[in-house]
Amino acid sequence: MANVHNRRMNEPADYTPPQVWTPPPASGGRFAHINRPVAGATHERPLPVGKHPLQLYSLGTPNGVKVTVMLEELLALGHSGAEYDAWLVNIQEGEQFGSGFVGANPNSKIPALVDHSGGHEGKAPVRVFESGAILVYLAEKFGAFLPTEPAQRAECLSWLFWQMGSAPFLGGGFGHFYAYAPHKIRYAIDRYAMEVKRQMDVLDRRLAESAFVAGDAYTIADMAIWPWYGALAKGQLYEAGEFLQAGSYSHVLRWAEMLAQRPAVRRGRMVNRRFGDPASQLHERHDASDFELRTQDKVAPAPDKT
Ligand SMILES: N[C@@H](CCC(=O)N[C@@H](CS)C(=O)NCC(=O)O)C(=O)O
Repeated sequence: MANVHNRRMNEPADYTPPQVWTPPPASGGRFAHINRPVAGATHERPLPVGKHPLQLYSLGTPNGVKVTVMLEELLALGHSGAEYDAWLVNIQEGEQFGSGFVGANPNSKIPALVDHSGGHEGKAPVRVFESGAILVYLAEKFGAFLPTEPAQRAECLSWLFWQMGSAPFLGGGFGHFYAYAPHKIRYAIDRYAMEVKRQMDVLDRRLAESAFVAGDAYTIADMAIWPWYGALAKGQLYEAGEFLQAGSYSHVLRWAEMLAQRPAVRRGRMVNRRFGDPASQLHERHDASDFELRTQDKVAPAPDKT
């Protein structure tokens, strides 16, 4: 077998992978300071628990937004049992490695949900991690946004799992090397740009056939895919709209704009958001009135410049 490491164009040029990998002292990438080669908690920190049955520990990234959109959609449908407290987890500060969070998600990534609704019957809280699992859990708990007819259910779950399998190529692959890596590596950017454009074409062809991803009905598949691929089509991800010609996927764009108009989607994307217009940032959500009363422009108004 050819020696796989016998390359002439390594990066850096004098690099050959050693027999045994060891962590680099500092790679300089945007997330380098929170990356670790081991799992588990780094410090004791219990999770706060609010007044509602559902406790969400998250951040307004695409993976977090999937769940807050779902919760807001459930509430809009009249499911009062979907009332929730959304707590902010600052992943740049390593809060995902606190003991309480690791208890809710041993994988130390937002979002994590803890359902206390069985407490009055003496049932232990239920923890759910992985955004796709949280969407399915909520859909089944409330009987909404996941079709029960077997063929439609299969279509919905297929697209949901498509998102879960595909997005790491978009975020961890393309986004990382295009936007976050400390220097640009053409090989990596070409590889992931190729795959992300292929994925966008998959979605575009599907959305040429049907109004929503899984067919005629709005489902958890749309909620999972929209924060990633909808944002990309609208040029809101990694400042890569022009580079990937993301707006040329016209069916994705049509669908992304349609979803963006939904009041529950507009609310959901504000929750745990820590960037953009202060009026669009609701760092924590504990009550429906928080959207009116507790956005960042209201709780921390910009200093008066006069
Ligand atoms: N497959 C997971 C991915 C979650 C994920 O990657 N979360 C990121 C933020 S979007 C995170 O918490 N990163 C912190 C870390 O890697 O330490 C899901 O969909 O829930």
